[in-house]
Amino acid sequence: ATLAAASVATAQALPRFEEGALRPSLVVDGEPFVMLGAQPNNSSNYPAVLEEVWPVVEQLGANTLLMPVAWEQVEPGEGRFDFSFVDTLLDQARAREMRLVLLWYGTWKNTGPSYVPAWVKRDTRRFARMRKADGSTHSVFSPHGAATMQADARAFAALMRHLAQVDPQHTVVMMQVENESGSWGLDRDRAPEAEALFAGPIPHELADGLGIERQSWSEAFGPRAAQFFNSWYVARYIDSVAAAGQAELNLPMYVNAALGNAFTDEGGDVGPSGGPNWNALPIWRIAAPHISAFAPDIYARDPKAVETYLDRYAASGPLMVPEIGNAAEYARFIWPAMGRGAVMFSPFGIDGTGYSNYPLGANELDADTLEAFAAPYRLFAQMPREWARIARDKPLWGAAKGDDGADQSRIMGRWQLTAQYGRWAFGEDDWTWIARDPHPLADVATGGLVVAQLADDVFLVGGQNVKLRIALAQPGAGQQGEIIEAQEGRFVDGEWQMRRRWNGDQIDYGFNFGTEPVWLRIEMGVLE
Ligand code: N0T
Repeated sequence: ATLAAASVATAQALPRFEEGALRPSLVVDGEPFVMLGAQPNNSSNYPAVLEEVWPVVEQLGANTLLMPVAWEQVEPGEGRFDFSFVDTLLDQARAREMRLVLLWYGTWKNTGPSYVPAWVKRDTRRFARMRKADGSTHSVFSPHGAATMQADARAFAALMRHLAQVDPQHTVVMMQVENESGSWGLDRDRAPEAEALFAGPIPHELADGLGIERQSWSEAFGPRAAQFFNSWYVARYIDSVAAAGQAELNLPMYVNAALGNAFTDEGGDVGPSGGPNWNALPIWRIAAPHISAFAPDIYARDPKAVETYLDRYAASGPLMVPEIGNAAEYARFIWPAMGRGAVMFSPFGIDGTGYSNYPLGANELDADTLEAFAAPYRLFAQMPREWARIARDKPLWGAAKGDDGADQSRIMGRWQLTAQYGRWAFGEDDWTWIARDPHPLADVATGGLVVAQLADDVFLVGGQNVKLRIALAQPGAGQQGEIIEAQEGRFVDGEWQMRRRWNGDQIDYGFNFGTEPVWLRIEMGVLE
């Protein structure tokens, strides 16, 4: 009785996505929340390893840990479940006031079968793998394998049922269903049943959803037929797994994508066939109504590619980045992500196990590398809920230093905002009367900002290693913009709290954000 009373007392509303004035937000404990994430390396999902995880996660200043839970570890024998790791994780997360996102490593892990239980791996008759055209086996599970889907869904539902019992306070805020699904190296299953489906017409839910005639896959999608065929069936399968879990505990669920080329889907570089690459999202959205978000795993270092991925995924629902390389240069991409309303940003490989996925991420997660991510985390951690509310409702801009280090501009209302990088705080570029060394960060891949337009002439700006200029976009004759005031501070319970005003040197040559990020509330006026 005491136990039951205790869980009732701590029960909280379910986390959920909610539409805002401009973008969706993730609502946790009844309030918008932004996940400052940390994802450890693979195989850190054991009690003995957690002690090598927490210190690094805490040094990063994350508020959310993305932790794998593998099918093999929770269902070592068919129908025999063991959630002891989950229980240990919940206890340790709560003691640190950390929220959790659990990553369900089941049928697809980087497309492969590595995390399924041995009894599933061994039973290749019951749990079908994809077949190549010559009849040989591809190691990836077939999305047409009904028995595999049912077994995966049953295990996932058992996990969610367990969470419903032991986590009334929703320490776990969200679930990732599978990991980087699809298939590398084979575009679709060539087993006889799959061939028959491919020869038939597209499903009418798909035809209706896309607003096209029911026709063959090849007629409908031409060179993308095999990819979209596999996308449909992988998405249907994953949607069934998610639905089985949500019937037990209705947490928001998402899928993550191993990405193809950012700019084009011509030429076949579309990531693993069938996964939620950006070009397959129209298929996925129709096939997987239980999935609330499609999320890019970013391992591109080219800023233009990163921004293109962010734009594509932000256009398809809540934006979240559950993985980004943990090398220092990726840290600046938090700015364009948050500037598109991201509800999650999470570097991958955050633990002290010593493993490194270089060249994707850092070859060594040293203190400077961690600090590159920790600095912007400190800024958002000052007001994660206030920021999430602002990001939901206000016009935003976010930018990171490009490879060329060039200025970047955005028009917001009657103002033109320009971000500049690698500049000394004091003075202008064209000053020739005084000698200056080049700025030490001129050639370093750091710097960026987020801007929220709170009112016509009022901006909230957070930034690091960047100089911001604000001017009238189209000044009338004799008009110029003037800074009414710039306050450093933060929002607390909806109220702005000033720490100090910036005047003089700090703003005489742009608003100069240094290495420690800060929030500025800037009010502009017009001098006529
Ligand atoms: C990521 C991570 C982890 C031929 C890599 C990136 C994580 C998974 N996969 O460390 O394995 O679990 O989601 C895939 C990058 C593919 C590049 C290779 C192309």
